[in-house]
Amino acid sequence: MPPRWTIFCAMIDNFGDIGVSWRLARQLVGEKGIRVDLWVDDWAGALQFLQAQTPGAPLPASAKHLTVAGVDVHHWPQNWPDDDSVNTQIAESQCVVETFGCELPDAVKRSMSRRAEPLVWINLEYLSAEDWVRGCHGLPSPQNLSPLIRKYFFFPGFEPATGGLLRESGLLMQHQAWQAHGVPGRQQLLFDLGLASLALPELLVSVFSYCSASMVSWLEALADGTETVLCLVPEGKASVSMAAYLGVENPVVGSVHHRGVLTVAVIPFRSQDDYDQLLSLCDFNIVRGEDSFVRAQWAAKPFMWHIYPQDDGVHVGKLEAFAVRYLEGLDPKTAGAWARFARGWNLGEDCAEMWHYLRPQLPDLHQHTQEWQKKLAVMPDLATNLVNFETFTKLSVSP
Ligand code: TRH
Repeated sequence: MPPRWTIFCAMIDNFGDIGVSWRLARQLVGEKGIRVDLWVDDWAGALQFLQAQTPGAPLPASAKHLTVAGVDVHHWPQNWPDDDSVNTQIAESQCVVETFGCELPDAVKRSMSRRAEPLVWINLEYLSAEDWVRGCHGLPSPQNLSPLIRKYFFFPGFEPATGGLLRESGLLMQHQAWQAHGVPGRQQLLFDLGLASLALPELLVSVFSYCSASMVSWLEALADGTETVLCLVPEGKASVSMAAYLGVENPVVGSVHHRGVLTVAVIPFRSQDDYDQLLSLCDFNIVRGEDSFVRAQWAAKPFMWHIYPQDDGVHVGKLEAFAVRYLEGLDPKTAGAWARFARGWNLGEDCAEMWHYLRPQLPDLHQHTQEWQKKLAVMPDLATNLVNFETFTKLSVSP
């Protein structure tokens, strides 16, 4: 029997939580031979996300359990049943992963406490480049269910002393292949997006950001520039943020808007793999949150990170911590231009002038991001680290 893992995912907002959980589950199944049960609380949201991952195969809206890409996806109901075979089945997993600190149902914990075999329980945390992550990764998270159950913090990160980053085994070769196609590859992308009538621009950009007060100043700078720019904007917060500038209430998928030398095309939310291809083929990507931010780094194209905003402002410190690592070794002029643009955007400032400083540095930034990607790729990926962590930890727990 293949080992069985259970992953719990609470969808707070957007598709970040399910995006990471799904990516991990898919890799554990596809590359590690592990049988994975993924429990998701927002079932409608999960179905919407999963449908985007499998566009050719309509998912039954009424099902509460689906098998997609070999992953068993289940609805995590608000009122979790107290005592049934499901709890026993979960408790029999070799490893239980709670993503982003979501709290496991009490009935599951009770069943886990009755286990006679060791079980590793992982709290898969948020990604941060801050120094403290090194010291907290892998620390036990004491609980008193049973001496056979060990709970640990597992932190993704940019250094070997952390849990690393999610990266599928063929990903970097796939990026090379996409990028080797050059102009025909980009033409095919526009064709696939239903935008074949558009000419290839001098600068191809993707925008997957949150709503931003900086958006209009940046779009104006692009529209008034000297080169043709095509912004591909997945439907959602970024397209909504452009609505007033484009003069429409809600820019719909398929709509194309021209302003000066700028063209904005609203594209559908596609599969994670298709999104990787988009990142690979664009000259500049605005990404956000956690997963798209990591994917932009694997695509190794110039990018800007719209970090998930937090009320207490801690996100600014997280951005600075990443900038320190990422910009190391880069020409100060390019590094300064990137840091000012990223900070300005995240603070909602007027970004027109910052863009004028950043734009000429994109070739330098491109080369630097390729080197950065190679540096990151030397580290084992997060799924591999997690599997090794689970194996070694279990060995240290005696039944
Ligand atoms: O959706 P997000 O804003 O997620 C955020 C972050 O995870 C944040 O840290 C967390 O606190 C919050 O959610 C709850 O951005 P993120 O992380 O980039 O996730 C988006 C997912 O959607 C990612 O897996 C990529 C995927 N995606 C597609 O599958 N298709 C697409 O077309 C696009 C644009 C994205």
